[in-house]
Amino acid sequence: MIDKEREETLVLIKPDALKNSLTGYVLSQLSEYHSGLRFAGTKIVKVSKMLADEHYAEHRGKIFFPSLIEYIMGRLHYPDAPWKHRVIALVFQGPDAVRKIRDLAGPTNPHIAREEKPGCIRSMGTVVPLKDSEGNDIGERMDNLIHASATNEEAEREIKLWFAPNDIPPAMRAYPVERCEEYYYLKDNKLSIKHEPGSICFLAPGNIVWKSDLDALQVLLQGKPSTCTLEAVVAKYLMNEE
Ligand code: 3AN
Repeated sequence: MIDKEREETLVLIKPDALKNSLTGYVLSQLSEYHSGLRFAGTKIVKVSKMLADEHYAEHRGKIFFPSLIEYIMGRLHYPDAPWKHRVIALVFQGPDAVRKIRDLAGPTNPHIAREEKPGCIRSMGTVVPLKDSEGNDIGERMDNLIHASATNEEAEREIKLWFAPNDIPPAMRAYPVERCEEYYYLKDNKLSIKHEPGSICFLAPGNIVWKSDLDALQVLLQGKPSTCTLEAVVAKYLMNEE
């Protein structure tokens, strides 16, 4: 059972909002005055391919997927300014957080947002036609300024994907955490508890981690499939690393 006071949702202020100087507008629309919710965490993230792929995993294989990944990584709005490849990730907390933020965001498609909910945040977005190499229309990309979790289950998955526990003050954490007791390494997308030349340490004894991450690592070490992928565990602990 979710503690109603600690219901949480993830918001991403995406590269089109940053490029169009809409950050202040978005934050004021989502502020405690309008939403009745409080900030539990906020960070600026350079979105890795690993993180983007995991965040949009449900859309893998769809025609707009490659463009969606390029979009969230900031490459489309800042092709010549890699230092501006970032999004602002926020966790909002309070009763009915998911529904309240979805209401303020509005429908996925900005055209529909303008028709059905003028004044919502996504009504200020755009729809970009997608073309193949011969110039034929193959679909659309929705540049809709913000992401907002759709359900409580998605919010939990997404918050644990984008935020490590230490990014959120202890009293505001909604999900169980544990102290890590081992070193965990990544090499060639493989998990190990032994250091090898070229491996990257992503967790060490003493680190505070999501309990579900440690559970997933134990299962993955045994070579069994886990409900959470290795990439989803690792992405947040290597976030903003070179
Ligand atoms: P929402 O962001 O409203 O929860 P999702 O989760 O279905 O919508 O989709 C995630 C993102 O994928 C959307 N924000 C949008 O950018 C993109 N997307 C979803 N459906 C489509 C579609 N039919 N065509 C193009 N892009 C889409």
